[in-house]
Parts: sequence; structure tokens; C-alpha cells
Amino acid sequence: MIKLKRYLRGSGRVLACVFIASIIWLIFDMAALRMSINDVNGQLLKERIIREREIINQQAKMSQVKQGGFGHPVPNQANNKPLHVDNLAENVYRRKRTGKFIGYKQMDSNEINPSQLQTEKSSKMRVDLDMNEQHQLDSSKTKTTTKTADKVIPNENKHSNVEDSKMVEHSNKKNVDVAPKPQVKIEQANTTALLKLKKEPHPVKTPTNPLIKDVKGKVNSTITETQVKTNVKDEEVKAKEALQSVPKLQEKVDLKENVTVVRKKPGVHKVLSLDVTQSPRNPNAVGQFGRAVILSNKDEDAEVKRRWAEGHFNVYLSDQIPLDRAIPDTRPETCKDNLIHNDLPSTSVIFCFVDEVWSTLLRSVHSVFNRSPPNLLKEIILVDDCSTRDYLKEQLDNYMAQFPKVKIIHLKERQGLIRARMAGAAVATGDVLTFLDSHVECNVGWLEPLLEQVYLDRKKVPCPVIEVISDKDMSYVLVDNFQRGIFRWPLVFGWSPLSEDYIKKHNMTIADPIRCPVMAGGLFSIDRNYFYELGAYDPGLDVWGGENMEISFKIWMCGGEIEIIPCSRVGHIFRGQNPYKFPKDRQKTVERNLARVAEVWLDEYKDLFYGHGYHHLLDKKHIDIGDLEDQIELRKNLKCKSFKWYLDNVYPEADAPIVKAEGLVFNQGLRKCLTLHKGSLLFETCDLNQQSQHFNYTWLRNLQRENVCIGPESKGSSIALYLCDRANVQLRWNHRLGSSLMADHIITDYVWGRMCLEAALKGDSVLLRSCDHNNVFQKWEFTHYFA
Ligand code: LR7
Ligand code: MN
Repeated sequence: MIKLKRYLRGSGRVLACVFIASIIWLIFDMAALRMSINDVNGQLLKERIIREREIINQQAKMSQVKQGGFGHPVPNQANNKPLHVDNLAENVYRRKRTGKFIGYKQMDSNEINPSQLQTEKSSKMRVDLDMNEQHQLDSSKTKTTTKTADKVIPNENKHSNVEDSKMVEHSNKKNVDVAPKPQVKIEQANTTALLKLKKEPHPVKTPTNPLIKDVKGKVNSTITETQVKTNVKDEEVKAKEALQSVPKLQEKVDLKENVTVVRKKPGVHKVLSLDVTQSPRNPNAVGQFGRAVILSNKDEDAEVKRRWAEGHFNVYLSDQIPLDRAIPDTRPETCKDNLIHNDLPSTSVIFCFVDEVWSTLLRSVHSVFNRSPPNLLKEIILVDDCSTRDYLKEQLDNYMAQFPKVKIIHLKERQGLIRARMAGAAVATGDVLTFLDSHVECNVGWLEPLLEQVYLDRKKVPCPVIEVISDKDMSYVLVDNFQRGIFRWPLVFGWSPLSEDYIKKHNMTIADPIRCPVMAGGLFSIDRNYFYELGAYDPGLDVWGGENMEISFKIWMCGGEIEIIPCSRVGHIFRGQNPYKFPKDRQKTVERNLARVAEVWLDEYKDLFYGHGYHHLLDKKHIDIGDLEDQIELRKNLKCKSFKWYLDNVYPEADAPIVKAEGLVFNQGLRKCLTLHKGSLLFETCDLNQQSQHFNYTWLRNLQRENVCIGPESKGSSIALYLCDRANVQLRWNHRLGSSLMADHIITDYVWGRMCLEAALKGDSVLLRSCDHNNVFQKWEFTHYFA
């Protein structure tokens, strides 16, 4: 300590002070430096956070655009309206479609405000073209005699975009009838997007191409490929529409800010809302905008009646409605935002018809032309199934000659719609086959959503929502949402809505694809190769009926899927009767078709089909359903799943118990159970564990234990045991629970005078006795009843 004091004396003290001061200074300095570093870091961090947030925001925006796309579109939150049409129109048009149509309301011309529809439509359909260029498709000769007293609405086209129209090269604008340049190129000014529309090489006219590939060598036909007279106007207009609809997914790269936000997704575009047609449409035309037409005039009523039989709908009215009339765009709101791949497969649209009404056939064809992107429509194939009407021959050929994409096949013998479709498919060159009935109107945007599904999965078979064109007033009527095709026994097609629970569980919107156990039959798209992989249709099916069941079971059980696509909608005239003749008895034809389907596809469930009113089809003397070897072989080769799998996985709501009743058969008088022991029938105390007491009451009304069936001994009053034979009427019994007079009895009508199964008091045997509703020894009960 004394030493230290000595050092701090004089100059030593000064030195020590300087030393301490400099250390303090150093400490302050370092602190200051540290603070400024933190400052800089904080600032940088803040900037990064802001930048990242921006990126996240932008990405979120982008993914919203994507989510609205082809898979499962999200509902438009901004506009929760369920449907695109105004509510008024919705009320007026909508009708139920569960089994019977109910709540149908005829539409009066005053009930809908045409201006609403007009402006709505005009954004889609109006195209500014010279009137001289218009295609005169219309049956304008016919005078308007209905009371469609709507105001004429000026055709203001709010959405028509002059600048957009400049983007289209009007290469052949003046010479619409002249052959076009081989390729039309359209460029969009400020994007790199280039949309090419390929023009097909001109097909050569082959007036009578002797014979197309036949179906089992039986189909005789001539094909008329109509001569090319390309309508450039249509191509241009459609191309213009296509461009207008390409979503503006802009690439936004700001290098200064170093923020890369959104990448363009080049492979998709917004679904096209094409509706190319005469412009302007005459808003006052009969049936325009899908309006109902009410005739006031008595004379006209007579005319309607007189012509009804031509098509079993109001042919008189149909002939007055423009062939290119507008119909309300009934798609759910969100459909318009769906994204569609640019490289969709092309399709051949196939219409088969026999004796179709001229105006409905043409309206069907024009609706396809007017509302399908031309690059996707490879061709339209018209298969005339040996119609008897003259206008469906040369007159039709001549009319269609103006459309290069139309091929006509005239079958030399009536084949029925199933083999006619196969004849159409045989000449089709599109990647996808799209079958349509010949009295439809395809709605706006109908095609792309169908092809998109096939594009996403070639084993998907999409169907449009089938809306109703009224057979009486030709109005276009909406149907309920969430409807899918089903069958009821004995293989009767019907519509049934998805359950609330299902909709909730799968979080479904009205625009989502709906799994469909059975298609209606007439309207669907299918990958062409896949169609053939599935063996197309069973060519043994005749004329009409059952083929929808066949193809539906085949698709589902052999690895495919059927869906109803609510963003695709097509109107169809539902008729009370077939307006054509059946070469053989109609009922027998349909029954035979159904029996073929049941035999090939239903496995052990086929007895449900026969048991629901088709017992007689089991009698080979009654009906020859033809050879089924090929079909059974096909099913084996395709390694298709069982019908039980189909019921469990595709249509679990189906009511399909394998037997009507089963278990112990209890006799109320004897209070014992029927027993099959060592080849004889007797009674024992009831015991569920005794297999010998278990019987089935089958759909074919057999009393059966394993393969042994109980039946009356021929003509006698005793009972015998037989090997079960599904066709043997002797083995059929009537039995049902309930309160009716003969409930609980087991009755045979095979022996004379209706006899009942009775437990004999003595000897524990079973006899046949005249039915007596009071006799408890004639009352029986199974453990379980299913039907
Ligand atoms: O021998 C025939 N040859 C044909 O070319 C018989 C008919 N056809 C044509 C006919 O001209 C029509 O274009 O085939 C098409 C279908 O015949 P429709 O319109 O008489 O049948 P539909 O609408 O009454 O019946 C439905 O069930 C049929 C069963 O075989 C077919 O699958 C139909 O395509 C089908 N129609 C639809 O699915 C539309 C919606 C109906 C519903 C529900
Ligand atoms: Mn039809």
C-alpha cells in the first residue's frame, strides 16, 4: 500500500488520471458504435419484413385466382348469389327434377325483364359485324304470331371492347365465303401470349364413301363429308372472344425494390364464355332468351296439335324459334372464373337421330357451333339412323354443306341409337367423343369444362347438367342443384339430390363436380381411346334403353368415374313418348337390353332386377337375350370390380338387400321353426345357432336353404324339396308382413286356387291347404325382413 502511494505521487498521478480517462472514453465509444449497428440492423430487418409481407400478399392473391380453377372452384365470396341468372329468371325457370317434374310454372313473356337478360347476354354474344356478313340461319320467314310483346331493347354492348377488336386480324372480313388463309394468327398487343387457331386443311368432298367400319359387319352407311366453305367470320369472332377472356395474369417484376411478385402461368386461361351468333339477335323473336311462348290463337292450337306427333313436342313452335336463339346462362356464378388448360384435347360431337324434327336438329347443331371454341371442335358427326323423312337426306346434306366440320352418315338399316353412336364413333377423329341427343341446346361455356375433366384424367367421363327445354312452350328451364343420376330397381334411371350431410361433409359448392352413379345416357364426353378400351357399348343392345346403365356400370366398375359438371349445361327436350317407331315391340326391346346388362354386370344382385317385375325374363322360351360371351369375356379381361364394390363405393345409398327376408322361419300356431334336416322338412324348437333352421326368402320369391328350394309337389297338396332353379315358377311363393288379410301367409299360386303353406299339428310336417286368413298355422315370420 505504501509502495502504491509512492507511485501515485507527482507525474505518476497525472499519468494514472490520463490512463483512466482514456479507458472511460473507449468504453463510451464502443457503446456508441454498438448502438449505431443495431440501428442499421433494425432498419434492414424492418425492410425485409415489409418485403416479405408484400410477397406473401401477392402470392395469396395469385393463389386465389388459381383456386377458382378447374379442380374445385371456390365460391365467389363477393357475390354469393347462387346462380348467374337474375333471381326473377331463376324463379321462373327453375323446376324440380326428382322423379316427376313438380312446381313447373309456365313462363309468360311479361314475367321476365328482357333488358336484364339482354344486357347480360350482350356482353357475351354481341359481336360487331356487318349485317351483310350474317349467316341467315333463322327461320325468319315464319311470321311471329305469339304474344311476345317485349320491348325492343337497343343492343348496347357495354362490354364490347374496341381495342380488343383491333387485336384480331380481320384478314378476310369482306369475303366471308371465300376460302380462308390456312392459319389465323392472333396476337395480343402487350403480352407475350400468342393464341394460335389452327385451320384444318380443307376436307375433300367424298359424296358417297361406300362403307365405314361396321359394327360387327352389320352397319351399312354412307358418309357425306360436306364441302368446305369456311366461315372466317366465325373464327375471327371466336378468337376475339378467346382473347378477351384470357385472364390478365401479369408478370410484375420490380428490380429496384428487389421484389419479384407474380409469375405468369402460361398454361391456362379463363373459361371462354363464347356465344357467337347473328348480331344483333332479334330480341323479339319467338322463344328468344329461352322464353316460353304462349299461343293465344285457337287456330294455332289446332296447328300445334296437328304437328305434335312429328316429334312429340311442340314442333309448330320450334319451327318459329330462331335456330340460334339465346338462352339464359344458367351456370353458377363462380364458373366464369374457372381456369382451363390451353392445350385441351379436341372433340368430335356426335348426334344420332332418327326422324328428328328439322328445326330442333339444326338448333342442336348451331348451338354447338355458336358456343364451342372452334379449336376444340374437331367435327360434328351426324348419324342418320335410317330416318324415314325426306328432309333428313339430301336437304340435310345440302344445308350442312356450308359447314366444313360437319360429317353426315346415313345408315342404310335402322341400327338403334346404340349402334348408331358406335358408327359415329368409328369415323370420329377428335381426341374425345362427345355424344348429344339431337334435340338439345348447348349453353354458354358448355364444352371446355367437360374437356378439362378428361384432360385432367382420361378415365373421367363428364356429363353436363341436363336442363329442360319444355316440350309444350319451348322455354328453357333450370333444374335443381346437386342432382345426380341414379337407378332404382328394376334398373330404372332417375335423378336424386345429394344429401345435405354429404354436401356439408365434402364442403361442396353448387359448381363442384358431382359423382354420378348412373348417367342419363344421352349427353357426355369420353376419351376416344378409353371408350374403345372399355369395349364401347355392348353392340347387342337394340334401338333404345339400358345402354346408359351398361356404360355407367362399366365405367365405374372398370376403373373410371362419371361426374356431372355444373359449369357445363345443356338443355334437352324431354318428350312424353318416343317419336319414332321401334322395329320390334318397344317394351320387349327395352327389357331385353336391361336383361343383358343385368346378366353381365350385376353378379348376385341380378335377382333384384328380375325380382322387381322381370321374373318372366328368366324364361328362355319367353325371350332370347342373345349371346353374352363377348361381354362377359370383356369384363374379365378388364379386371372390373364386383357389383357389390360398386354399391358400396359408388352408390351406397342404393336400396339393395340381397334377399327379401332371411333367418328362422317361425310358425305362429306351432310356435316352432322350420328345419331342413337330412333332406326332409320338420319343425324344431327355434334356435338361431342351428344352421338347419336358416332360410332365405329371395327376390325370385323362393323359400331357400342353400341350393334347396321348397315347392308344392306337382298338383298335389304336399310339399317337396327341389334343387333351386331361378326360372322355375313352381318354386315361387308370395309372402309379406303387414296388416293385409293374407299377411304372414306363404302362398303359392302355382297350384290351382291359391294354396297356403301350413304347419300340420300332427307329425310336425308341412302341407299345402286352402288359404284361411284366421288360421295361425298358416302364419309365418322370418327373423329379418329387408323388403
Ligand atoms: O333407334 C333410334 N335411333 C336413334 O338414333 C332411337 C333413337 N335415336 C336417337 C334419337 O333421335 C335421339 O337423338 O337417339 C337419341 C336419343 O333418343 P331419345 O331422345 O328418344 O331418348 P331420350 O331422351 O328419351 O332418352 C334417354 O335415354 C336413352 C336410353 O337409351 C338414351 O340414353 C338417350 O340418349 C337419353 N337421353 C338423355 O340422356 C337426355 C336426358 C334425358 C334424361 C333423363
Ligand atoms: Mn332425348
